[in-house]
Formats: sequence, C-alpha cells, structure tokens
Amino acid sequence: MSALFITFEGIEGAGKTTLARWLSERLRQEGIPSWLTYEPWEPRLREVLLEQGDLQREEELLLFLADRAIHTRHIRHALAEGKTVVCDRYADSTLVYQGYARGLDIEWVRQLNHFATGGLQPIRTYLLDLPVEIGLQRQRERNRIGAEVIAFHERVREGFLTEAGREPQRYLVLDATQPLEELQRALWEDVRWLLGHSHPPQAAI
Ligand code: T5A
Repeated sequence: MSALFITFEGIEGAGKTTLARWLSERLRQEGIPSWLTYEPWEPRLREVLLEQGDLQREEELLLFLADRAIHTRHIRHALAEGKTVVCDRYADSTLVYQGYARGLDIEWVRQLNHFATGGLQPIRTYLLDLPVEIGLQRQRERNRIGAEVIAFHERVREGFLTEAGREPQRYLVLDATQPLEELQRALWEDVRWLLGHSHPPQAAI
C-alpha cells in the first residue's frame, strides 16, 4: 500500500476543513498512518498572509510560495515515512486565488508553483464545489465573512472548475451542497480505491 498525497480545494466555506479532518480520523481508525496538514502552513507566514490584509498581489504570491516551499519539504518527509498526507489547500489555491482571481499571469504562477514544490503533485485533489452564496452563508454563520466581494469568489470557483477540467485524472469534483454523510461516503469510496492501487512515483513522492 503506497502513501498518498491528497488535497482538498474549493471556495471558502465549501467544507474542506470538515472533510479533511473526517478523512484523517477515518484513516486513523483504519490503522493507516497519516498526517493532516493545511496551508498557509508556517505560523508566522500564515499570520502575515491571513491577518495583515493590505498586501499587494505580488507580495502575497511570493509569501504563499515561500510557505509552500517549506511545507513541501515536510510533506515529502511524511510521504517518505509512509504517511498518507491530507492537506487542506495546496498549490491549486495559489493558481486560482493569485492567478484566476487576482489576475496574475496563470502560466507564470503555474511555473512558480512548480519551482516551489519541486514538481510534487497530489495524487488526488478533491474539489468541493458549491455556489458562492452558500459558501459565504456557511461562513457567516460563524461570523467570519471576509471583505472580498462575490465576484472575486465567483472567479475562484470558475478557476477551480477550469483546472479540474484540465486535469480530470487528478481532480474529483464533489457537489459540496450534499449532506456531509453523502460526501464522506463518496470520499471514502475513492480513497479506498486509491489506497488499493499503485501510483506514478512523482505523484506519490
Ligand atoms: N489562499 C490560500 C490564497 O489566496 N492562496 C493560497 O495559495 C492559499 C493556500 C485561507 C485563505 O488564504 C487564501 C484562500 C483563503 O482566502 P482559511 O482561513 O484557511 O484561509 O480559509 P479556508 O481554507 O477557505 O477555510 P474555511 O474554513 O473558510 O472553509 P472550509 O474549510 O472549506 O469550510 P469548513 O469545513 O470550515 O466548513 C464551513 C462551515 O460549513 C459547515 C461546517 O460545519 C462549517 O460550519 N459545513 C457544511 N454544512 C452543510 N453541509 C455540508 N456538506 C457542510 N460541510 C461543511
């Protein structure tokens, strides 16, 4: 059984954290070694990126990439130790938020992502897709709604769907408006399948 690198992506409030935590717990119950992680990862960079709020898009891009370069080193170690890595956001978030939504050149961001990750790609990316209004509504219930406008989040949603269409073998798009139990069922079915099959080396390590 090979260690998998799995990521969750989607707009805010899509349910990424909820499902990533559920998967991590399910893997633990099955006796499968795993590491649950997230981005932005490095605490000081996370604080600057999520709390500061007045960064230029180029500054933001470089900080996300620096964070990813550090984080990827730890992900590689975990995979080499045989741990399945469950990651809440990864390189696709930069492509979509800084590229598609903030307007930086998408192909250039793709190349920079490659530089930061050394080419490490998840074997599977679960895209939790749902209408922006529902995602923001879920956040509002926790009083966490940000200042960014609906149009921005629409670009994020469209960006993720475009990328999923570009790489259908890696992405699995899940309808995130479904009840959690349905999502968990579909997710586990796919993860179980992945765990039972061998994968190309560059995707697994
Ligand atoms: N960013 C990040 C970039 O711009 N570039 C990058 O490269 C990276 C890595 C991260 C921010 O940084 C940006 C993107 C973001 O703006 P964050 O605080 O980590 O900030 O925000 P998110 O990752 O978006 O986390 P959220 O908590 O907002 O969204 P989640 O994790 O998708 O949602 P979750 O699981 O917390 O669920 C939200 C609520 O919905 C409920 C949950 O119980 C919870 O209350 N819920 C459901 N309700 C009904 N049905 C379901 N199926 C549900 N699933 C969850």
